[in-house]
Amino acid sequence: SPDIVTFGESMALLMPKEHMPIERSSSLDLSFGGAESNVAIGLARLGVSVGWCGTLGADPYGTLILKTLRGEGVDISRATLSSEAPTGTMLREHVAGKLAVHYFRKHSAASQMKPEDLDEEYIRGAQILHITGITPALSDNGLATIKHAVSIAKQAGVKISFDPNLRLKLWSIEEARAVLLPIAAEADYFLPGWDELKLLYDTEDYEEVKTHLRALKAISIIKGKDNSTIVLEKDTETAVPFYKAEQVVDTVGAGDGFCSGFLAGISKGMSLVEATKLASINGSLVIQMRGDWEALPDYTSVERLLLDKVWVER
Ligand code: KDG
Repeated sequence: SPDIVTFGESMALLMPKEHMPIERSSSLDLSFGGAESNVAIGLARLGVSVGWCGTLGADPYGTLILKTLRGEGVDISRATLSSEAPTGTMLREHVAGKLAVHYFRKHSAASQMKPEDLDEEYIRGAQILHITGITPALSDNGLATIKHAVSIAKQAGVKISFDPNLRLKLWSIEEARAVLLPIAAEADYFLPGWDELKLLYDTEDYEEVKTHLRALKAISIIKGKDNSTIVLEKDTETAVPFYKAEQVVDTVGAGDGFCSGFLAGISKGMSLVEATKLASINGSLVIQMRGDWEALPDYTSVERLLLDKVWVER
């Protein structure tokens, strides 16, 4: 098995060339997204062995996604194409200066992924299983599949990395809390954003949030708290300042770029703080170009930046 295994929904992504509303666009660029496949691409580019084992539709979008993942060096030997349902699609546009996302993913092939679709041996053989809170939001099958993956990983001593990726277009905050907090309790690495934590724990009080997080067994990596990332363990709290982005073009995918950098660091044996710095560089690079994963760096470029230490001071 690859060192890191992940799965989730990947979708075709259609967006206008410029920051335009779709109504005014005569053509759309085609790419794809999906939090977990974004993370997988990020890891592969950083030289980490990674497998993505989701389900897509047996259609041109599905094959585009699989071929690209394969080309990036992600192991897709356990990924499947279903002829029962299509690959999901998402549209992204800018309306009145704001990013808007439209999902066409109800009843997609990925939302029908079932616990039996997981290759248990494949997960057992990994070092880390990376999952997100999007999959359980998709369907009852998605939730059951995540629960199954978590139990396989736990039994085999595979570490669980969990990004809640709260998507309130998919479910309510109450539904999300009831499912995501118990998953966080099973995780070894919990990678939420500060904005998500405020919603998940229903408070703006950082001390209160920290009390909740310290009750988890996980090490929490809090993205986006006062221009830093906080590495929170039982007795320590370290703020790692953001790595400076030269320009911000498209912030979607920042969290996934961050997660892939962090997991790559852990997989390469770095300390939590070093892995968080790598995460921060990765996140800052991916937002400087359009698309969720296109601008993710290879390890040589990141290593150079890691050593340069161009960090924004708080
Ligand atoms: O993190 C980026 C993802 O949100 C995007 O690629 C699409 O996975 C996606 C989702 O469900 O929103």
